[in-house]
Amino acid sequence: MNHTGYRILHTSDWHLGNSLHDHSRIEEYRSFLAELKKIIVLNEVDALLVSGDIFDTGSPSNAALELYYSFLTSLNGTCCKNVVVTAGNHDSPATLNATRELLELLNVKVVATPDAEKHFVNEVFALPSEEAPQVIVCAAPFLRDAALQSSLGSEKFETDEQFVRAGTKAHFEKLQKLALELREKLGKNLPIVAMAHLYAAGAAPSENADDTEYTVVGNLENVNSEIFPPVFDYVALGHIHRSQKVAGEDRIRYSGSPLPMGFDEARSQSEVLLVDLEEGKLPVIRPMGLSLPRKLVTISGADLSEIREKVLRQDKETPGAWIRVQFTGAGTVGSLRQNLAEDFKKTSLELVHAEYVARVDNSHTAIEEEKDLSEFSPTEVFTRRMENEKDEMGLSQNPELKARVELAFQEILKAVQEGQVD
Ligand SMILES: [Mn+2]
Repeated sequence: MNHTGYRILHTSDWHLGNSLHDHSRIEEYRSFLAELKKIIVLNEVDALLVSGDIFDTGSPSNAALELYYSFLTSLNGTCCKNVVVTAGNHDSPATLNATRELLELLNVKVVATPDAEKHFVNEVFALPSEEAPQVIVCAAPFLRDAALQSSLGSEKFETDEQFVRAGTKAHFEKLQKLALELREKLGKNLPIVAMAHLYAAGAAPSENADDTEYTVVGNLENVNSEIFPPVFDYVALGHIHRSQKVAGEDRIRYSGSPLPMGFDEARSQSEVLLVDLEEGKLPVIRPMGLSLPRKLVTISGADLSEIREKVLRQDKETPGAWIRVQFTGAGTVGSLRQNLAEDFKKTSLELVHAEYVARVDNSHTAIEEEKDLSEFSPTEVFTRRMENEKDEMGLSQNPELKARVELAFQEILKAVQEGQVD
């Protein structure tokens, strides 16, 4: 596909190394990266931008590292002359920085740490090069407290929320200034692209009310999309896993994650965004659909026979799918996994997770003791406990506070599950 101007491909939130209940997803990632390369080559993409959360954890497995390096190496010699990778909240800046200079030799620019001492100049540069510039990129990684503080100077704030908002705003004001200075210096009216890994107000975490695991976490610290004034021709965001525009603005976008990061994020399609940038023109944005290598399906039922029936039906609809079973009935049947093992053997489906899902009313309390705690998800345990104590905690009359407590729990849970606190 021929084009004038400069063509970028925006993606984010790969979470390489992610696994689901101890089931490795390496094969899915292999398939995604092969498809991504195909899209890049077929569409003659000039530069690939990855807006954070390259890896699922701060210490990725060797298999995850190998995927990353072999993919970047495979772009060498293709139309895609430049790659920009920023660190997300899941990434360890040290891990990404360890090979930064080596990757620079492949024209892969890694921005993992805001360099306050050098006034953040490491985040602003021209692509493909200053000698033949076509676009200016402001590549901000996920801004941790230190980076926010150094953007702000000595100013103090009453709440974390205010601190994050003000710090992020100040940071992007600095990047904007640097970009304008660079544009002036290069003597062309170059388009400016921002990369960021954050929650922007006006973004919907999910269309699915059950999506809590990855998508809502951190919502307490969302920043106003006004921090991206129109001087930024395009804003390539990461952090929210569902592809979407922000605050109705075409030019401010989340590409979403290529793979759903759990059953709550199951979807029929993912995408990456092709963006054509040209001096003096509005960006032309085209979503490119990604096929999902493997379906994630939740099967729920109030008793085992209902679940068994649905498993057989699902096998015909989505052969090879990974299944989460949710038992919604009253009472208990012991280990769901053991009960259903034979049924799954007869199918091409894989039982990845089985859990009891309690109803929200209080009638389940009597049977609770009979159940094995391990069959409840941590969120489930927390929700029940909160339901029991909501009056004492003053949450009954204050739904906003209740939502905040739930969000805080999800953040802590995520940090614990990842074995890292960020
Ligand atoms: Mn993410």
